[in-house]
Amino acid sequence: MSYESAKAAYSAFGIDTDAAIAKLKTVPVSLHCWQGDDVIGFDNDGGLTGGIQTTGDYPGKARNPEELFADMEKAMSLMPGKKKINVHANYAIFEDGEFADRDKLEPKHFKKWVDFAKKHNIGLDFNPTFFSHPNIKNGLTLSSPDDDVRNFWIEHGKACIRISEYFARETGVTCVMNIWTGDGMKDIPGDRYGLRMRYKDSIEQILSEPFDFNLVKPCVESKVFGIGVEAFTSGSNEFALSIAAANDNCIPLMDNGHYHPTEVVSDKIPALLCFFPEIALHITRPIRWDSDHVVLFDDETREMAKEIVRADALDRVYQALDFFDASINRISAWTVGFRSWQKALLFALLQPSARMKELQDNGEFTELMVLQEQAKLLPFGDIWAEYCRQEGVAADMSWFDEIKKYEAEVLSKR
Ligand code: RNT
Ligand code: ZN
Repeated sequence: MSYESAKAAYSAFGIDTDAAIAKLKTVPVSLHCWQGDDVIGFDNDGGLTGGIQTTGDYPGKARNPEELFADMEKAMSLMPGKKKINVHANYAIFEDGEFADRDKLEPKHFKKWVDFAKKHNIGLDFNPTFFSHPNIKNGLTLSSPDDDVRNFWIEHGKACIRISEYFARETGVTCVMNIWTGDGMKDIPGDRYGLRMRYKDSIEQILSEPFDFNLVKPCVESKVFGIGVEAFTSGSNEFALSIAAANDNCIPLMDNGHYHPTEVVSDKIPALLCFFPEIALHITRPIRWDSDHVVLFDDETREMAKEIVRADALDRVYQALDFFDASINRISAWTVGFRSWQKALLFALLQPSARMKELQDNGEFTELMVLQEQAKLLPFGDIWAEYCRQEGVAADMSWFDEIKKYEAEVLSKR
């Protein structure tokens, strides 16, 4: 089917495909730098710690900033849509043997990221890194009972607020700054309340660093458990939601890999949008214990996108990808994940949402079911192909030829 006949098929359902494509082009999605090197970064050689783990040893991972930038550029050239780049603090770039510990990081250590963003005319998001560092004591950072440890990490958080504001001022794009720690306990705690009270105090101290909330959006991300912290996490769902509710310079971040298996973030999105002017998402794919597989165009991914679109909240939900697979070509992982979320957004924009709402409100549940099933068979692939054509990328899997070529010419030489 051509675009024109597909467009007519959608039009029969009252759906404007041109408008959907035009809308999608305005929605920024943040691409995480950490898929490129298995979350290692440039400021440590101790490997990944903190309750998260990559598995796999696919060859050719980026070993330095130049390789990471080149790999990201290759991936971005294969994706349609508006992008931001999500940087973690452990990706500081030090020049000439200089080094600054996490509590002493400055904007200058991220100038190359700003240059990279400006080159591509995109915004930057940022994350303090509370893992992969020797100053984590008994698995704790911001909720540690050791004041030296806790203060070190508070200073890190404050430094990251300053760096986030620098990102926003340099790029002209609001910077989302996400606080996630792996703080928790392997086994039954003796004092949950103390851990959470210290965590609360630490985050509030970080938020007391002066900043412009129009430029920097601090978030707190919750988690249910991590590797080695199976019994308890300081930043639980209730904790993260409450701290965002109690502080008007902080917003909640939901990672859809961070809940009990039958809970879905698609249902949580419209709940939080009733109360928070803005929310943030980490879009990922959980499998059993792992929260970080490559995003696919699957049911729950589509459902999340639908809920954002139906709430007319594309400009109230900061969307970032978060996965890290070391067992497959990393550039392909980025590309598949980003393209999957683009598909989900486009699919959501192409639903007969107004009619579905009408049917639901009128109690016409039989027809609602029939319509929802029919909408699944509309010629989505042709609209996707047109969107990709307009964005100058392949709609089919021919983009993978580029990956194979890059692997042969660049990655295999590393
Ligand atoms: C970990 C969290 C967190 C990290 C990144 C690297 O479970 O999802 O967002 O993935 O900070
Ligand atoms: Zn996350």
